[in-house]
Amino acid sequence: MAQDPIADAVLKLIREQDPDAAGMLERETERQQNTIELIASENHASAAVMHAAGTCLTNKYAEGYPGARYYGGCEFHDQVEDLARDRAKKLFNCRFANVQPHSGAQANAAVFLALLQPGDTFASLELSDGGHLSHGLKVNMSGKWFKPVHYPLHYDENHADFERIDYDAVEKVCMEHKPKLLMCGYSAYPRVIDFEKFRKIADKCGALLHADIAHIAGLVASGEHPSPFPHCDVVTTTTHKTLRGPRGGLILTDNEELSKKFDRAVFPGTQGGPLMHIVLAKAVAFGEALKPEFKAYQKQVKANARALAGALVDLGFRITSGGTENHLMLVDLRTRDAELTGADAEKWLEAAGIICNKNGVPRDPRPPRVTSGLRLGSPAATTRGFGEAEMKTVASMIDRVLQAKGDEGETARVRDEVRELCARFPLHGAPAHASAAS
Ligand code: DSN
Repeated sequence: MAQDPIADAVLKLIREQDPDAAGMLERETERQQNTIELIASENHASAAVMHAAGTCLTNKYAEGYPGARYYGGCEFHDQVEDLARDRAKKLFNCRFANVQPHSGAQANAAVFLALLQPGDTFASLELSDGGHLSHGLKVNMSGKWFKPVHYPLHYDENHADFERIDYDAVEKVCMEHKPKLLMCGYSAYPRVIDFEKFRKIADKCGALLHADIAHIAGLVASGEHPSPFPHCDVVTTTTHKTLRGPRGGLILTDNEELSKKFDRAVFPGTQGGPLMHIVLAKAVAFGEALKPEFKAYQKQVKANARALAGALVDLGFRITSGGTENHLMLVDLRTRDAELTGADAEKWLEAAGIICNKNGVPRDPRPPRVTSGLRLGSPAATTRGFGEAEMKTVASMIDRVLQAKGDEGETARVRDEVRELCARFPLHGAPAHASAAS
């Protein structure tokens, strides 16, 4: 397998000092090596990114921004943050970047703090149709302190845009409620987003336009999805999904005035000291994303998603909106088996070594902890080297597990095949012991 002497040394070091923690790290490393990761929001960061995140930059307080810190000793932290910001701007072709948000939700919280007052109205997709909890869930700060109004997908089965964004409905909702902020960008939407259309609606109703591209950032950065720039006033993202960096967030804009507001909203508005080890890892990841290989990777991510969706359709599954144009798909399990729930499917697949998450389908009658669907994504499997042929094999494994409905014999047979497949595509950055053969 792809051995990583640094990961080996780290594990040895931790084991000597703390066998309990080392055992957990070892077992998680083995789990990642020996299972197929289909969670659409996850990926396998490179060894360089992972090791950059495990460096002495974690020791430093660096509140503030380059050249204007509240602590001494920040010379190299300024350089690191400037490097990350410059690469982010180049990658997304925009003028300003804040690389300090600890996550996508933190980035969104800072945008809300910068642009809205408590009680202000904003518009976002119905959360049960694929939105994110930071886009107005009642128990989230966004839904508790602000007033979300939601636009739906097309629900008419006979419409060509069935289960896609209904831009007429977006306009109707926006003209009726006049939100201060219009959000686009989603957690479970398999189609291309038309940022230009959103811009026109935002202009018509007088809203600022915010794209949360957490899921599609890698596709955007490589030109495999249209860019939100120049259409959006602000763009937020995570850095660890298709972008394949460390766990974290990012705020981007072309507007200088807004950029100052976002900087203040991140620090001191919503965060204290930045995680400078993560900022270093972001810089390394953005450097990787600027290379031509990253574009080839994103093309394969899309091709693999299409291959998986196509093979599942051939096996009798319904994919919402009829397919995928990005890295993910939503499988409606009811058309295969009316009794089958997302919760059961997730559990049975995990037992077979195929990791994914239950997910509501548009207008799902079942509650979020049960659901009628599965969300599947290709970024992580593509990183480990799977191509379309392997994705077709994975589709057939999924089919067998779901047909077997938890039968132990068939689940074990698929589990063995998953291990064999994973052994052929070793993960980088893993300690040498974490192979299927061990
Ligand atoms: N939890 C992420 C996802 O799975 O899409 C969003 O934050």
